Amino acid sequence: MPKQMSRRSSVLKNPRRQAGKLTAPGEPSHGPLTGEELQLAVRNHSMPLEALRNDTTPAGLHYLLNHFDIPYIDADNWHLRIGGAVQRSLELSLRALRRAPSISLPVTLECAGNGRSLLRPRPLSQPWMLEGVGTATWTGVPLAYLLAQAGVEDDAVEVVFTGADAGIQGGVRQQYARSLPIGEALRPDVVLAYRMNGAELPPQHGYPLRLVVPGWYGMASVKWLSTINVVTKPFDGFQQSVAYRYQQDADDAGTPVTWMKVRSLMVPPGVPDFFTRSRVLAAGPVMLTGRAWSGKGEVQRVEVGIDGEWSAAHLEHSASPFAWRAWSMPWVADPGEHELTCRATDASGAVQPLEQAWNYQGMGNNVVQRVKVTVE
Ligand SMILES: Nc1nc2c(c(=O)[nH]1)N[C@H]1C(S)=C(S)[C@@H](COP(=O)(O)O)O[C@H]1N2
Ligand SMILES: [Mo]
Repeated sequence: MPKQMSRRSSVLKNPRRQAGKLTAPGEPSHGPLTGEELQLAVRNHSMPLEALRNDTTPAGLHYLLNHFDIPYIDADNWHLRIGGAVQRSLELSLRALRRAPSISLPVTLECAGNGRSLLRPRPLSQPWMLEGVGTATWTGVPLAYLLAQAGVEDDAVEVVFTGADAGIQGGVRQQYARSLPIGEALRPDVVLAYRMNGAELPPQHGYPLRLVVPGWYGMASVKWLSTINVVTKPFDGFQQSVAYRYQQDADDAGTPVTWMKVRSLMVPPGVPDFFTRSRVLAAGPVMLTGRAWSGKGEVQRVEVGIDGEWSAAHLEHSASPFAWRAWSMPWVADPGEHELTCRATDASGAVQPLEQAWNYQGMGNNVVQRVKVTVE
């Protein structure tokens, strides 16, 4: 990939960066949380695990991940441009988009870096624990409908989505941009959303228009869309060829991050201790509940582990093929210290690991959640 190599070497020429540090602001760390991580964490919040009780995550509880600043967009003067390898370029106002045929789809989104901060050493970036996830109902125009109106040329290979937000990452000045293979872009359930949970898209979630790619990790769902460009060569922008890759070290080209891996989470039972957030609950019967999802193939089984002993949980149906499934399992809590865990298996047979294999950017983590509880 010569183009990607040239991008890498131009990054290396940046005098403010040391060789080999292309993606993270530093080497993965065994040290304490840094000020930079705290700064990212307060800008990008997670979904409190108790919100797993909701089928649909209220917008204010849905996780948030913004690389740069939230752009200020005057929707009255905003247009979406669709161009590149198409027969007719389109320029659409928000009004025009709202008049087009629409669909509403509940979709579970998870950040590809979810779970990153549980890794040792810890990749330095947004320091997610386990809660970088949420499920919203997205309403908007199917992307395939607009691409059909534009008329995609036969030699198109990818579609590039560019957001209005800009900044510098890995020493590279950029607007946030990602591509999808043409086959994915033409899926009937890929949506250009202007509503979230029935209300106008909030500024932090991409107002006035965002892409939602069901099944893929969140980075594919480009917010604050400004252009959609059909291309005849694979896109090599920073968020495609450098960030969001499974790699072993900074110089490993790695493989692209795409679909969400199977994962389950539990609502921590009982009440938290304010500072440590360790859980305390009364002895007796308690219903353990949570959610499970996978980008590729429906979740088929969730098991709950009580002190290492696994049994099958009851599974509810999901609201859509790309929304999480609720699970529950009754437990009679006996006094003492316990460790509760949950793990899901999807239709492909993939099951969550007990120990996570490490990668340089901390991508695609789906390690089993462990909840320590004290039963009184
Ligand atoms: N334009 C733009 N789109 C973006 C991002 C961004 O920083 N800029 N972040 C991406 C990432 S990494 C994730 S996980 C999701 C998060 O979507 P949410 O904040 O609505 O939960 O948005 C994606 N879309
Ligand atoms: Mo993300």
